[in-house]
Amino acid sequence: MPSKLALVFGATGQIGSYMVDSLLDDGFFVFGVNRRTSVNNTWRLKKALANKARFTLLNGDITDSGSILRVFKELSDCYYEENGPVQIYNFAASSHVAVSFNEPTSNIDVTLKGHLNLLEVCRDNPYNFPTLLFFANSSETFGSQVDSSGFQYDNTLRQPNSPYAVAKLAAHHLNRIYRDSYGMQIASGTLFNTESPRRGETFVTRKITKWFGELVANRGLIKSKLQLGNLDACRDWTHACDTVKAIRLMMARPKLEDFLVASGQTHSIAQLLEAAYQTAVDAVHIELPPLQDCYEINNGFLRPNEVKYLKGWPEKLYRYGWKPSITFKQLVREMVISDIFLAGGKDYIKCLN
Ligand code: GDR
Repeated sequence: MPSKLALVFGATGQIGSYMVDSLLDDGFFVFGVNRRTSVNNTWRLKKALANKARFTLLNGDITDSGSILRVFKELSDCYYEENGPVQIYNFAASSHVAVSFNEPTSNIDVTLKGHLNLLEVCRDNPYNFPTLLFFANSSETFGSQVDSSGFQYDNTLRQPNSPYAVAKLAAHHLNRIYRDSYGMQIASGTLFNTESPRRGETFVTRKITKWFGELVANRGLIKSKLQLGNLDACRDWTHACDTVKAIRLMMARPKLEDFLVASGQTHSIAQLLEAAYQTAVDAVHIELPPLQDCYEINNGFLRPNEVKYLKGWPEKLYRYGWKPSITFKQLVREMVISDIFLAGGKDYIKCLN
């Protein structure tokens, strides 16, 4: 059977890179799209870049339709009808919720207008290959809305609290409109928080695990305290590998539809902090300072309009047999251990089992 083709926008990011790895493992020919920057940001694609036969990294920018068309042209040069529909994944976004309050226009340009550009190019694709399109929507679109049962469901009202979430929600609605109006195959997956050792360092999980990694490497001596914002907010965290499995499952359905990707559990930032600390204490044979000495609240990390509580019920995924394979505790442990290694503290680890 001829290989399938996939195109991944945002391939250098956390979820994009795991998606590239998963598609390559499954025999796909994969084109990743990377916005040209002055710094090299391809460290997450190390394994993929070694696969020169089946992975190509192209320069492109979703905010520029001409650039998307050039990417489509490159892909069409390798396309044969026997390849079937090209799977297109859009993970390209300005993904910092807090930053979107200070840079709302650029956030909306990338997240909303960028996705609209992609929808338009898919709709009038001059190269005619059929497409299946995935959009990474966000649980932030729910804002403060929670069902009385304590979950967010597919049909829970979405009432965004940030410019970022407004952009995501508008793009989510555009997907429905393009699906209904033009019969396009589009899936909008509402992703709750997705984490892994490849997570960017300013998101709260990685910020915390990186700090404990450095604390261990520094033999338990605090250089400067971990600065955090709201510890009461609750989030529903899934490992990026499980998120990618869920998206692949939904993209293999005969008809694409919207869905949620969530673990069905929630933890506060305070619980995350405690779990990361306890993991570090249990993993190493040096003494660490008490947790209360490690961090302080810095009002600069508070948000103008916080989403307080997220816990999703991924009904459709459960129906199709998906459930997360990595627990919250395992996720935190993997991230802490990875960050201890990265910081140079591996000699202090007791044992890895
Ligand atoms: P979030 O992720 O905004 O949920 O969006 P983030 O990790 O930034 O924040 C999670 C929660 O932690 C609280 N918090 C802090 N957050 C950061 N970044 N830094 C801090 O010091 C800190 N202290 C407390 C936040 O207030 C918040 O409540 C992520 C992103 O990946 C989005 O792109 C994605 O759409 C959603 O998850 C689902």
